[in-house]
Order: sequence, then structure tokens, then C-alpha cells
Amino acid sequence: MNSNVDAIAKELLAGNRRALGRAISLVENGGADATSLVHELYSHTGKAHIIGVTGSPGVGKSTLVDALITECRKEDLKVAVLAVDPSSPFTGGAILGDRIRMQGHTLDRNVFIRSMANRGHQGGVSLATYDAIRMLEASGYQVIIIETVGVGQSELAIAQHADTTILVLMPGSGDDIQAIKSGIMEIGDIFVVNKGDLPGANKSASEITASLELNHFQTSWRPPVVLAIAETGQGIDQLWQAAKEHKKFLTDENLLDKRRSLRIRAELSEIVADIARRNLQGSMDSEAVRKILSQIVNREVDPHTAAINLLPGLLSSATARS
Ligand SMILES: Nc1nc2c(ncn2[C@@H]2O[C@H](COP(=O)(O)OP(=O)(O)O)[C@@H](O)[C@H]2O)c(=O)[nH]1
Ligand SMILES: [Mg+2]
Repeated sequence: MNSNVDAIAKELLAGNRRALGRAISLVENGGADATSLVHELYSHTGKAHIIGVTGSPGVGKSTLVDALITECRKEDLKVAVLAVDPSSPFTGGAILGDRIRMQGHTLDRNVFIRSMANRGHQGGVSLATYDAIRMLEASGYQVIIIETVGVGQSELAIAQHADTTILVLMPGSGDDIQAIKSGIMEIGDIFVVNKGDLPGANKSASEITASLELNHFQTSWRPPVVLAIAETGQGIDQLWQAAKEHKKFLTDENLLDKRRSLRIRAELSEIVADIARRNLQGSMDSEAVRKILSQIVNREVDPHTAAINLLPGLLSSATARS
């Protein structure tokens, strides 16, 4: 083990924030250091309540997360926020705004806020998020909130890193109708109609409730619909109660491990695919592959057979993501 990584791991376990920040950067960048860090700390992970907050831009997710932090702090829980933008290689305006909206907690040593953006390859931010969560858990954070920007496929995939997913909507945006139509309702364990101070909020909430009644659920959990005004904190205590009840439900029904094993299954296949993809990129210019390419061009071997022949080499020369 690299002694630098070793030192970071030790300090992180002791709750050092700088070490935590460096550890998250390392797992974001990937590579051998990231792999050893996760290896070292894995036995200290798995204890936090992971809450995903998702919804269209502007519905008030960051404002809501800020209010949720306040609720957690009332119970003296250590809370961390990862603001994840899976689509953008830049930590753009949206995330900058997020940080401003969570500034009330910047001096609190038991609150850690961090934004993560896509550093390039597909699946990258998703894989890095799994590991960033682990760094936070090892550092003693009891509640980890993941805010994702937007509601596309990749955002939903990240929402599924969570034990409890909160879907945030607002009145009058047509968002609710679209959510109902597009099937993203299925990922919500709790629904929030935020901006309850705007006209139409009650109507939106009852429309969502009505459409949920038509849903088929896989468990006996019935997603509550919470009306909130994130800006004033109204309804946030109710939301926090609902989140805790959901966690308790998962635990009592033995569903927490089931959820987590589904997640690990997704992560594992992503890691394997990532290794293969990386090795493939690394070997495409090799002498051996050049030879195979010319064989394919000369009709000596077909592409399918060549691919099958290449595969064992790609998987056996496994290297860590970088
Ligand atoms: N009227 C009203 N505005 C809100 C409320 N919550 C948030 N906002 C505003 O909505 C805008 C977007 O909020 P933000 O938290 O950045 O949304 P996000 O993009 O979903 O993270 C900001 O101008 C907030 O001040 C609310 O409860 N009522
Ligand atoms: Mg935001």
C-alpha cells in the first residue's frame, strides 16, 4: 500500500475533513490509489442512511436539502451532501447555486458538502459516487444526501444509489404530469410537492396521490406525498420523519440488504464493464490487435470470432480504473 494513501485512510477514519476531501478527489480520479483506498476502508462502510434527492432543475432540491440538513443537526447527526451532475463535465452554474443555497451550514464541522461532476468516461460519475459515499461513511457521516441535477436516465441511476429516494416536484410546471407519464414515479419512495406557497400546490399534491393509488407497488410501502415550502422550512420535519420511517420499514422488512445487493450488483457489472472497456482502449493500438484488424479486413477472420478471441485477454489483464 502506498504510504500516502495509508495516511489519508488513517486520518479520514479519525474524522479529518481535509483527508476526506482528498480521499473523495482520489476516488473521483480513479486509478490504483482509489482502489487501495476503497480496499482499506471498505470494512468501515455501509452504516449511513443514504438519501437521494432528485427532480427537475429549479424545483428547489438544494433549498430542501439545506432544510433537511437542519433537521438532521437537530438530532446531532453528522450529515454529508454530494451534489452530483452526471451529464456535465463541468461543475457549472447549477452546482454553484447549490453551494450558495447550503451556505448556512458551512461553519458546522458536522456537515460536509461536496459537488461531483462527470470527469469523462461513461459511468464514471456513477462509479465515483459509490466510492465517495464509502469515504463519507468511513469518516463517520450518518446521513448522506445525494442531490442529482435533473431527471434523465443517468440521474435516475444515481438516485438508485440511495436507500431512500425523494422525488421533488413543484406546482404548475407540468412536471407532475410528466413524472406520472414517464414512469419516474416508480423510483420515488417519498414525494415532495415543493413551493407549497405557489398556487396549485394542493392540486398537484392530490393529483400525485391519486396517480400513486393506481400504481402497483412491489412492497407494502406506500410513498407519502409531502407538501413543503423549502424556503421557510415548512413541511421539512414531516419529510424527515417520512425518510426515517422509510429506512425503518426497509430494515424491519429485511429489504435494506436486498436493495443494497441490487445496487452492488449494478456496481459490480459497471466495474467489470469499465475494466474491459479500459483494457480494450489500451490494447486497440497493440501489435496483436493490428494484426487481427488486418485479418478481418482481409476476410481471414470475421469480427465476431475476433471479438470472442480478444475477450479473455481484456478481462484477465484486469487493471484498476484510472
Ligand atoms: N416560492 C418558493 N421558491 C422556492 C422554494 N424553495 C426553493 N425556491 C426557489 O427556487 C429556486 C431554485 O431552488 P434550488 O434549490 O436551487 O432548486 P434546484 O435546482 O432543484 O436545486 C431558488 O430561487 C429558490 O429560492 C419554495 O418553497 N417556494
Ligand atoms: Mg440544486
